[in-house]
Amino acid sequence: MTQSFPTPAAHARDLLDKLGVPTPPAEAGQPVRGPIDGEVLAHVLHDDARMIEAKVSAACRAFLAWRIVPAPRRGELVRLFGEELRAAKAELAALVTLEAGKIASEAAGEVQEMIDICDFAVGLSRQLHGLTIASERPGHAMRETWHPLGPVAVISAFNFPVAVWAWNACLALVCGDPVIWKPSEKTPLTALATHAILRRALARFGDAPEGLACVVQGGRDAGERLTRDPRIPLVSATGSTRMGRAVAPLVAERFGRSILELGGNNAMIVTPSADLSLALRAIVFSAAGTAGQRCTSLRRLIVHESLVDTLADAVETAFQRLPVGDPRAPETLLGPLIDKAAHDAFVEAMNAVRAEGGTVSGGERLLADERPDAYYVRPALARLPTPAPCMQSETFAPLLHVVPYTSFDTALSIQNDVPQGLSSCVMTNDVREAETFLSAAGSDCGIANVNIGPSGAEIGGAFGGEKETGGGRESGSDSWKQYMRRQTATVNYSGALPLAQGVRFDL
Ligand code: UN1
Repeated sequence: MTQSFPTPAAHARDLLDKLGVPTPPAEAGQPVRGPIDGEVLAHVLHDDARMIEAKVSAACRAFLAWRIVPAPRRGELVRLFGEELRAAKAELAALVTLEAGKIASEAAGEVQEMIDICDFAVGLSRQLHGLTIASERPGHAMRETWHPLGPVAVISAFNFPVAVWAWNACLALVCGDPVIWKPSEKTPLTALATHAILRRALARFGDAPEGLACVVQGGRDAGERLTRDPRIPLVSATGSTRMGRAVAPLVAERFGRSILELGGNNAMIVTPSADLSLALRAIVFSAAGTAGQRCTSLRRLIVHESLVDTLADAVETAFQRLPVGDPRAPETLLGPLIDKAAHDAFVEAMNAVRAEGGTVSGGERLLADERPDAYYVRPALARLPTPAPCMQSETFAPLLHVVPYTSFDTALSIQNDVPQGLSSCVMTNDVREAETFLSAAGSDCGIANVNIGPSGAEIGGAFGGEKETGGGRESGSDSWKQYMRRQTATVNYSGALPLAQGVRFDL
């Protein structure tokens, strides 16, 4: 492993200074450990109940002012934020690498995703279009208007510590909503850095209300407090299906709205007509990239029986050759897992494959002597003769299951036969297979691709999935509508009072 970098702790101190993020002394805060060497990067203060209450109250007050600011002016704040992000891209990306363990190029991609959603939201700020609707009554006009909703809570996960918040926050801000952010306990520093960048945009903007955006640091309790709060009409939460099961009923109980982006168990079908060199690159990036820690990571490979051995051998070789190490090194393609718990889950998932009749290659822990408190691994390929129960659950690690199929219909059934429904793809040059995959009888996922892997979606489309993935949609398309309330208004400009449906009620 290259030794030419400062220790992650020293590197983090330098970046936090450059980004303008003050951190408390060790005795006052909670330690934040980084995955590169498992050492403490810095400390952060957790919010107690009183501090959370103050932040939510401030957001409610900010809403009253922000909702009447014209939407294109609200867009100006997001435009400035995009400018500040461009200026701070390198430092923020480097901090993402230190805190989440992503390789430099993927961390830069994550910040780029924030910049992209800023641009999208700025355009949107002039396009929060409603409808005019033909009224059945003479002298009446009917219309549908979208109004700001209220404070939005964003609960984000460690693996996209800043981009997923940005998808939500940029839309929420142009839609007229304050944003309360509860980042993952594993990645609080990138949240503070993002907020420091946002504060610079707010200062340039000039007259945004106090409390328009805040960060609530803490664990499950802090998240639960926000989830239960009736003053927060929308909770957008990214994380495990287990987390979603806790959040959804609490929000529903108070008739709040939730956007849930939960587990994925994403598959690729490789058919006989596929371009195999394209398929191989797509497989390795989506299965091993980000150390298999994307919601969209490839977990199941369903390959035509005529190709399965050849393709599995090629994937195995590629996995063996992937450079694993410090994610700051330009040659590294695979950084560490986030922590020991992630490694334990990886080992357990490989054991389940073996117990169910499969074989596993790869999966060894690497660099344990040099970095005993960090968890670097060789990606693992699990070959199974037929789909097995171990393929039903998501393990957030680079573990790819491969099974053969005989007919395309069977491949589709295998693809759909899991509780999750986030992302999916088919590698084929056969138009019948491609269109069948995308049809109503094809993939049941929120994302379905042809000739690209399941991960790495652009912000312009709606992002999210069905079944246990939670049903939410974030970022592009018309996802913005969830951050607003819809109002149907009818105006009578006649001198009469005709009733709809021809009802007569003459006094
Ligand atoms: C996630 O893993 O939660 O499509 C989000 C992708 C990224 C976003 C992933 N643009 O892989």
